[in-house]
Amino acid sequence: MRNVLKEEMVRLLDIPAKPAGPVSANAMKVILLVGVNGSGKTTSIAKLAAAYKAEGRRVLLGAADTFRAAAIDQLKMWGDRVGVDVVAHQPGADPGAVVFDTLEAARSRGIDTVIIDTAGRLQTKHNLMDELKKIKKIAAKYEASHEVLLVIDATTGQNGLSQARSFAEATDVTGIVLSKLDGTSKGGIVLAISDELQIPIKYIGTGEKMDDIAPFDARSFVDAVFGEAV
Ligand SMILES: Nc1nc2c(ncn2[C@@H]2O[C@H](COP(=O)(O)OP(=O)(O)OP(=O)(O)O)[C@@H](O)[C@H]2O)c(=O)[nH]1
Ligand SMILES: [Mg+2]
Repeated sequence: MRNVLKEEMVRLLDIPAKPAGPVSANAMKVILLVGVNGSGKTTSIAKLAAAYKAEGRRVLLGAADTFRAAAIDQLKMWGDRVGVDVVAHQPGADPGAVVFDTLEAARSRGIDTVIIDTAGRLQTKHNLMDELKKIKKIAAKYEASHEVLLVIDATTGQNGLSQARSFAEATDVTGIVLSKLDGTSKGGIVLAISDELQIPIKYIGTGEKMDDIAPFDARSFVDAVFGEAV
């Protein structure tokens, strides 16, 4: 019984990646991180930046969370640690303008990977969700392989499904980052999200440090849900 159930869960989680559109193989990669407050967006950006940099890619970060001064400083601090540049404006600036400047800078500097931070927002706040649409529209003007990663905290219960529904409706979410899997939570809500919304889980966050990230693996995830992780 247990094995049948596990196979079914692995099957549920096996969702094909969304096509990046008709872009050439060497097109710039633009990744937008979205999610509710404190889910782990900025930390995940640092982790992704470090991983891409290690692959030899040229990475640039955009501080489009202009809502709090501390958010800009936090991204800059990670940029320093990882060794990648950050494009930032003043606190309170238009996030769309930051995205525009980041992508212009990327184009002129020959950057191949742009990762953009956004302010945490409750999925129930429609004006903030509309702001995401605007950001996405600006980014979409650039020929690139566009990804929107929704960060979901593994400790989130049923609300995670509501988050995924709303963000997927506001913007074209191409993948999920399941953060904080190093805690006691097993992140079972992603089964419901995968089943209903057909969004693949791309990465897991396993700590607060730069290298605490791994590609999502359905089988080891399911083993962990059953308490069988090695
Ligand atoms: N244990 C653990 N902590 C994490 C992980 N990812 C992020 N955190 C912590 O969670 C807290 C919030 O992370 P941030 O990256 O600032 O979250 P955010 O989504 O950018 O937050 P806002 O910008 O305020 O919306 C920080 O204390 C991080 O260190 C993870 O995978 N594991
Ligand atoms: Mg943040």
